[in-house]
Amino acid sequence: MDQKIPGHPPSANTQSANDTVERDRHPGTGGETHQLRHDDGESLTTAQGIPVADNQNTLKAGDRGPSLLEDFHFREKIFHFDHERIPERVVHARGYGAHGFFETTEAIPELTAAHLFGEKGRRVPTFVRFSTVAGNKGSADLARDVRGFAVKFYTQEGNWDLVGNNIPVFFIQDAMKFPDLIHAAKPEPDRGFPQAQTAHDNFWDFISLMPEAMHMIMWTMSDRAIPRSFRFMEGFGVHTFRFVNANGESHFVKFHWKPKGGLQSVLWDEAVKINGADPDFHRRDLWDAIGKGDFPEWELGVQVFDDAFADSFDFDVLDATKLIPEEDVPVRIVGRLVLDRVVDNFFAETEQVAFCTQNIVPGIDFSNDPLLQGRNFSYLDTQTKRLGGPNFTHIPINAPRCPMHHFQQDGHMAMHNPKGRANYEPNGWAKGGPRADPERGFRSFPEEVAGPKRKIRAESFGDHYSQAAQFYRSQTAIEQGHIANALIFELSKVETVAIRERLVAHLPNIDEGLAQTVSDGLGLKKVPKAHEPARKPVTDLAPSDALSILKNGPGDFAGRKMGILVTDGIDGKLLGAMKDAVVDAGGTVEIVAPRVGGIVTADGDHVEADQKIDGAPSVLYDAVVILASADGAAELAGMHAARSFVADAHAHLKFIGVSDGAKVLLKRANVEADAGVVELNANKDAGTFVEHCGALRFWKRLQS
Ligand code: HDE
Repeated sequence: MDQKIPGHPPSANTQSANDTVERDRHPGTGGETHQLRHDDGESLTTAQGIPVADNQNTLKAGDRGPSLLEDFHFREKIFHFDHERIPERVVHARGYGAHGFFETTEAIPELTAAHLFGEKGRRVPTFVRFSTVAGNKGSADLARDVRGFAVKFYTQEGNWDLVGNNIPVFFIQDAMKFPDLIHAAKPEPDRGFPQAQTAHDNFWDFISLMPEAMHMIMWTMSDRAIPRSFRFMEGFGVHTFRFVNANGESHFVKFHWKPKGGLQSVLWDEAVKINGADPDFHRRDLWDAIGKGDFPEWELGVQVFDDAFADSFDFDVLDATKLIPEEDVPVRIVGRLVLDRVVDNFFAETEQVAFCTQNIVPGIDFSNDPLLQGRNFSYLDTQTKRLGGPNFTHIPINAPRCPMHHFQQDGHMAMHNPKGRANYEPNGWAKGGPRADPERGFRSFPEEVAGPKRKIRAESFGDHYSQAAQFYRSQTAIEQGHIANALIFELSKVETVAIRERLVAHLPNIDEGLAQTVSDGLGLKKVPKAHEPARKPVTDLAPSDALSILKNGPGDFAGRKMGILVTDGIDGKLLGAMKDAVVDAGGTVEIVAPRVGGIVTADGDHVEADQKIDGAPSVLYDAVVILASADGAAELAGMHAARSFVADAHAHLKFIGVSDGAKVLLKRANVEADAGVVELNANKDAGTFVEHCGALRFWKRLQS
């Protein structure tokens, strides 16, 4: 290939090095940050901009001689490569981000002076990162775990970070215990495993000694911890915050994200298998959905309450192991979040984004929740460690999109230092720089505080079982079964019998039936004697439908994926009708075939495949269809992957659409037809089948 650098002949094995390096200002940073863009037709350069003649060989003394230290291009390239990694987040290391916007749908100036909520239709850009907590950066997406749901709002009054989770409560009440919790959840320090799992002794040893975790444990053992997609999960700010209006009046507030597509989770057996088949299942799902214009959307809801409610509520609103049922304080929808743009570069955006709970804007304030107060120290500290210095706010993804004026300067990688002489305040210079603004500036709500200085946990934080029981009672029987199974699974991985028993001894305080089922499932001789509660539980809390996934599921197939297994010789029109029906319902289709090159229909038309059967087990789909000719079905019946495709779809209670010819495969896979297995005889059956799939799973199969 030709090299464009005059006077330098191309070397024999040199490929094209004609990358364009286009430098442009990153919008919104106001700084001097540059991005590299590669097009065709420009010379490769070093990081110093020096054109490179040969990108294949090091500089040598003689054709077969030693390499020379003088080769600055080689040294720069290797040096930079050696420094590519930054420390992964100590928690929430594995995550995936996307850009979007937030729009206020109901103005609430009577509650908050925050500019973004001041007027209906006001929009601000956002960046959202979803994550798991315990696993490292390379762990699988479907770990049983809490999901992070962190939102950065780039408002005109600065960045507001709402760093929440997909579960509205937390394991612990005081930030002092966070390092212990995380040490216990992460791989055990001597052996370095298990990765991304709480199913091990250290975790359950710690939890069994922490009654305050029991409410959260009910949530993490529920299907909330194995969501089908980031798009189908709720988000919560968890803590109680404050809204403060322009008159300085304050209300307490809890934040909720409600997915437009409803709630959906996978089954545990699916989760385990998805992790093998596609460890990137969640990030791929988000990337694909945004890529094809099916933009994920959530409503922002607020639960607003005053001191009188807080005083009368059964629990302390500063206790992050408690929620406020929506039946007690309704969720008022005030905005929507739409994710409409994937990242250009994973590292620059998703990896370098630095969320900080202390990033709040005028009109929003903290409460005294001791977990939140601790977080406000931790996040700034962790970003400094992770991103290497105090100037991480200069990185485009973290930079505010509004003007900044301050006297902070220097430090590693400083991108925007002030011009002029004044770098302190007060100063007497003519162009003396910015001054504090009593009108616009952030002011803390002047809450009265009093009392002795002590290391203490308030008495009002003492009831650890009531809301755990309320959560359990709010679930459908199917969901209760999943919680019991999850506890049995996790505790069966615990090797120390005493830890199993110590944990189970909490369960009678939540639900006698649950305690019995888990004891039986573990093979304990009898239910262990219940731990004495620190404070007598409230027993008459009403169940809350909002806490169940199944009661808040979607009614249609929108945003979901159908896997269609096909063979040569099928009815191409039926395939076309099925694809149309799925797309009309807002879903997507993937064609799975014995060979990735595709198939030929009975009419001789070639159909491309998206997947070869071995790489596309049915766990990757919300529902499946099998269209097979007699010969095709016979071939599939001889393939283990095809038999598992059907058997798993059936075991996972999926709706299965089958053409007449495909029945041989069902038989070989030992799958009995039931009302969830729908025959596809004519094109019109496609629409009916997709309607069935709106229910997501054929739960009745459980009873057969
Ligand atoms: Fe975090 N948490 N956390 N956390 N957290 C971090 O900050 C911490 C807690 C949450 O996508 C760290 O940037 C303490 C609750 C999310 O980048 C760190 C305590 C909730 C993310 C940290 C908590 C969260 C983090 C690690 C107990 C839900 C990922 C890397 C007081 C409301 C954000 C980082 C992203 C990340 C500390 C508890 C959510 C170490 C000390 C409760 C979504 O600062």
